[in-house]
Amino acid sequence: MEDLPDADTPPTDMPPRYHTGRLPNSKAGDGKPRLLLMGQRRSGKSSISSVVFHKLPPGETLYLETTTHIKKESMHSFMDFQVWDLPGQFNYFDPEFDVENIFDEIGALIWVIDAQDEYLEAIGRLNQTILNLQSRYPSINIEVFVHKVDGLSEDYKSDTFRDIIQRVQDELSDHGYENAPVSFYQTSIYDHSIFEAFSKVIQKLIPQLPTLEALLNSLCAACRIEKAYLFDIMSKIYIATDTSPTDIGSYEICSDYIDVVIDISEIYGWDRPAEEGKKELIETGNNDAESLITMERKGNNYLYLREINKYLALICLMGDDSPQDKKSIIDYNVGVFQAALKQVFPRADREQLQPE
Ligand SMILES: Nc1nc2c(ncn2[C@@H]2O[C@H](COP(=O)(O)OP(=O)(O)OP(=O)(O)O)[C@@H](O)[C@H]2O)c(=O)[nH]1
Ligand SMILES: [Mg+2]
Repeated sequence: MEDLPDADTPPTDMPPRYHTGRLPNSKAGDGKPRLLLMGQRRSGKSSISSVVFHKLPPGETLYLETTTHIKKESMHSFMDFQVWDLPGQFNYFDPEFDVENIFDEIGALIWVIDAQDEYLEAIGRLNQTILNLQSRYPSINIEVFVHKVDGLSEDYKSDTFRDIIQRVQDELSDHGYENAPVSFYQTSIYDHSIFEAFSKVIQKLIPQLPTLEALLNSLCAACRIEKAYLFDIMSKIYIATDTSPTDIGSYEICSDYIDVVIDISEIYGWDRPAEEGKKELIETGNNDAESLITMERKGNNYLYLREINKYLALICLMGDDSPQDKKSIIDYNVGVFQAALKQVFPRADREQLQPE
């Protein structure tokens, strides 16, 4: 058995920045990092936000109407953030818009490009936006979603992706911005790619990410875990994983597993009384929900899920040499991991103790 290294304890005399995920450079405001969804009309912005944050079945996005005004939503999860869906038809650098109000305090600008459509105009507007922002807000992360790649052949998909990257980078370097913080993803609401891309976008906004990764690495080493993900249960975004190479396959298995567990708990679950009212506690033994599932077609492998707090769940894909008879070691180490995590995200834990 092995103790995990302690997580960094946040200094107590400073305002609890880690509680809200507030960005280091954000002004007072409401302190919630903002994700802006921008791009041409019909590129898929509202669909993305409905599928990821509201569990809308992808097929039903066909009936979404065009957005006519800026739609602001607040997400309350392991950290608070806002998602703003900006209609495609406006130029936000026009004097009629309050540029500062829109772009101050943003964590990331997600630019959605419809890869099934003619994209030159979209790239032109994207480049213009990046150049406008670079002079005033150089630290904003620009995340380009090359979207709707589901209908494309593999060859066409990768050619389009390369072409878009090339055009954006050429334009930026022509203007002297060689290292602008621009990243590219291939996404579709019809598979897991949109969740993976969002996970990576959100991870950049979590100041504690290196600590989380180090904790997950130690956990994996101690229990011979093949891959471990820390999931935000509500959105199925993973907020951290160990630093071993990621493949979309293991993410898909783990995220499907969350669906299974949620479905089962909706049928058989019940509201548990808060821990403070201990007299009414119905459950005995382990307070944290836990679940195991074996994957027959993958030999010895199995999946292990442990609820970490109200918002987060740990899911581990166990390797061949991590048989179930070592489960007590895993339980112990996951317990240590959980304790360390409470120091990293104290808010979620405290809220869990308070009755709703
Ligand atoms: N094939 C495919 N279609 C998608 C995908 N995402 C969105 N769509 C479709 O694209 C169309 C437009 O989506 P919206 O989400 O309304 O687009 P929008 O960017 O919000 O458009 P505006 O509100 O007009 O700015 C809808 O019919 C969606 O079903 C995707 O990943 N793949
Ligand atoms: Mg829309």
